[in-house]
Amino acid sequence: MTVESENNRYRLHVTGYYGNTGDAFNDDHPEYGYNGKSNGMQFSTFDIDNDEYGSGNCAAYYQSGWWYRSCTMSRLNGNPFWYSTLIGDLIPISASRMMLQCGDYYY
Ligand SMILES: [Ca+2]
Repeated sequence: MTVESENNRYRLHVTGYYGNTGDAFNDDHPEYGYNGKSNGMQFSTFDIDNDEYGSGNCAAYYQSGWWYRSCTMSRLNGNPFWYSTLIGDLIPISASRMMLQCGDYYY
């Protein structure tokens, strides 16, 4: 997983998934009627809309920053009244922590 610089609005790149939970960063899930793939997206916040959802700001709608497309299937945080998921199914989680380590990758 790499995240580009602030100049590129923290665009996300995720590769190398393995496991049995489903790859919510790369799967589109058209059965839900939208493209939620976060891979390749820039980071959005409640006041900076970098998603591809033309009718609004996903970060404002879900009350959390994330790499939204239109909108997402891999939202880690959000309004506690909403379910959060990293696996393609709606599973409630009570807390989360995301940690990034600076590397030698520059875009
Ligand atoms: Ca939008």
